[in-house]
Amino acid sequence: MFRAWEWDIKELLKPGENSIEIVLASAVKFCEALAHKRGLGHLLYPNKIYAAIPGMMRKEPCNFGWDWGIKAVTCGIWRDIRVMAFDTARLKNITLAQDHSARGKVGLTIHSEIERLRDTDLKLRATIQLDGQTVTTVECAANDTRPPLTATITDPQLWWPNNLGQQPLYEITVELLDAEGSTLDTLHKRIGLRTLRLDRQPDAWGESFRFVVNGVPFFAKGANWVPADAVQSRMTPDRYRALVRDAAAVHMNMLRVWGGGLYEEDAFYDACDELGICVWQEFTFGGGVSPLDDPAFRDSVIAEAHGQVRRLRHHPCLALWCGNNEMEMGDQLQDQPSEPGKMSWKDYRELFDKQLARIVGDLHPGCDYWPSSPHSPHGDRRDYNNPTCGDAHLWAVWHEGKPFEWYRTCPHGFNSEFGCQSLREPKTVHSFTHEDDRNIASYIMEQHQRSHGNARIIEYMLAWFRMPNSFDHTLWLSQVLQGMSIKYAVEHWRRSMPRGMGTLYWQLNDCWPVASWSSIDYHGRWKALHHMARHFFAPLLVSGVEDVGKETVEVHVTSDLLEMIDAELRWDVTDIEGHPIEQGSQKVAVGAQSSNLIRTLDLGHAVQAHEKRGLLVWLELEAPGQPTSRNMVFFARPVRRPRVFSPRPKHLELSRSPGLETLITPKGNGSFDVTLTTARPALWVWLELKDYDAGFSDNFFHLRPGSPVTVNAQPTGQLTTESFAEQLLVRSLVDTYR
Ligand code: BMA
Repeated sequence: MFRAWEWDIKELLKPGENSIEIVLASAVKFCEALAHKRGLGHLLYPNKIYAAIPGMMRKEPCNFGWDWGIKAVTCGIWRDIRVMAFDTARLKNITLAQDHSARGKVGLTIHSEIERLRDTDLKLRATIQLDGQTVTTVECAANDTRPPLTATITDPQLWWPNNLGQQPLYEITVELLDAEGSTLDTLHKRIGLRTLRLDRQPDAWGESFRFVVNGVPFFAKGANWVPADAVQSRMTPDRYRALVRDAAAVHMNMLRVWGGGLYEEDAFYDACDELGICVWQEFTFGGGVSPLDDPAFRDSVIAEAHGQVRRLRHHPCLALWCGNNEMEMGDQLQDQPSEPGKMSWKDYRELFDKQLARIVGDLHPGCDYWPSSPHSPHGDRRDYNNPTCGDAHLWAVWHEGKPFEWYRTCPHGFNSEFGCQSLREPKTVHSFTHEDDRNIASYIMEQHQRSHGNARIIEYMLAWFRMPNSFDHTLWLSQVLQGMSIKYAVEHWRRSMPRGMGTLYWQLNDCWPVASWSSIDYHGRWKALHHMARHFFAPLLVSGVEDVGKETVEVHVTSDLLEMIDAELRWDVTDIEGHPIEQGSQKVAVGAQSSNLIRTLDLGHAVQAHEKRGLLVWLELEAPGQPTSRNMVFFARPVRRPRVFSPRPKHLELSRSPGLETLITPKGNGSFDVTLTTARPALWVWLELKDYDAGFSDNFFHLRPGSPVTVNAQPTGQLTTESFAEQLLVRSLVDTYR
């Protein structure tokens, strides 16, 4: 599935019409036979064959089913077929190497791979353009002895990840010319001028794991990318662009193309190039077992790796090549494999430490390679999720049922997987259910759940919230729960910068309308998590850490900005009705790429005057040219072991009728501004249109008296102001249980 196959068919062609016949065998039957042959038959569960199968062949692993993936094994040709003809010579590929060592210019070396059918004088010409203007043109004779083409780009416009700068893209056209100067072949590549490395240095906590772009370390903020449709051939460039645009819209700067999926379509990487989304690209091993001891299998992987690295290496978004997903997690690797389903470390190291590393080193100069995710580079590799080095997949929340507070016990530097599931919003669930299916324990709803079950979502939900009063509100509340969980984790790790330098939550997207860890559902609808990501990933972040035992709130300010900025910090402590108890403000000089504890609010006296269940601490950080960062910390009656657990919203006696008001202003472009005010605090306020999807500039936010919030709503259909008003639903947390 992952190789471009090419055959010389000249001898087979005949004048007139020719036909190509392709015979496709069943992948399932092939893998089952191989699994039985390798003694893995016991792992062929009837409905979840993914345990033993996906690694058996070079096909999209999650296509066989996953803990969020439907088992719908596709078959067929999924990329272009074409007959190519050439006589004298052709330009097969070009390798581009950038030299940023000199100030104010970038050297470009263009190695051209020419296949020639006869020995004639050839020439190469490279034209480099930016925004349609030719920056430089270079030529050279194209014979094996001559050095490669080199070009110097003066006043280079550097490529930067999202929010760190712009994404200028240079067009490179390389022509192969014959002695008379007529063009035999042409190759186009669009590149970005930048250096982008994985930097691992000894540091105060062990060894760093951070990405450095143009010499600047940056905090990687993003998520894991899985195939966006269970039937890959249904994907379109527009769907790719919409998903990547949605990632960039919430300040993401990295997506991990997870190893259990596939090497994505060009349209995906093009969108990442244009929007500054760095790509952590995995070779397609999703974990589990592969026949690494089979030379034919290994050779196939090597050929695939050559082809994919050559196909993708020119994209400026490519930040890292990674050998596989989670093959070093668990015990499937052994020194002397004792039973079927185990692989030998020897075979593993040969492929993942040597062969793939060498291919990346040879074919993709300037890009780093990481053998596996997660990987601990200094232990015996069984100490994965090592908090002092490497990257980590932290799954005690969700998979082990640990409370969200467990995240605050994790000092890991780069978290490439962590997550909490949610259910899809009513519009999506209604699209695949009948009325009597709409119970989260119904057969249909459970068929759309491939992990530990919807019960685990309810279990987490009731730890934080009251039992919702309807099926639809259960769906919505599961999204608030998920958003809170990831916000809790990401804010913790952003506060730990520079020890913490990356959070990629599991997962961005879905391949079908399933209960999953995604923040955007299969139909492209943003879940609460995606809206909250716009705030917890924003360059400037104010966040609070409550200590119910000490009755304090620490106020932290984190900045990913590349320059210092003067900001104004405000805090307001109110009771549950929103009546002010105390407030204050101070100027804060926020250092570039910094995270600091600014002050600790002592709430002791406020707690005395108001039972702990009733305190709300509202935080705001304003700075010129930056979206205001808002946050809220609440105190509620401590649950058991107050030192471990945060206060719970379910114990807040929020007003059942907060007095939410909306003022609608048409903007003339089909969108409407909705200004919301409230008489009493309303938590997790969300807007929805009954029958239309809409883009909202904000959603699932806290609202308090005297601080209106204006949201721009962009419905998918043309609505009059009256019909928009009639369509608009505004609810908040209390509506889910009132
Ligand atoms: C990790 C990922 C995926 C899985 C996710 C949720 O294992 O690598 O394999 O879908 O957790 O369980």
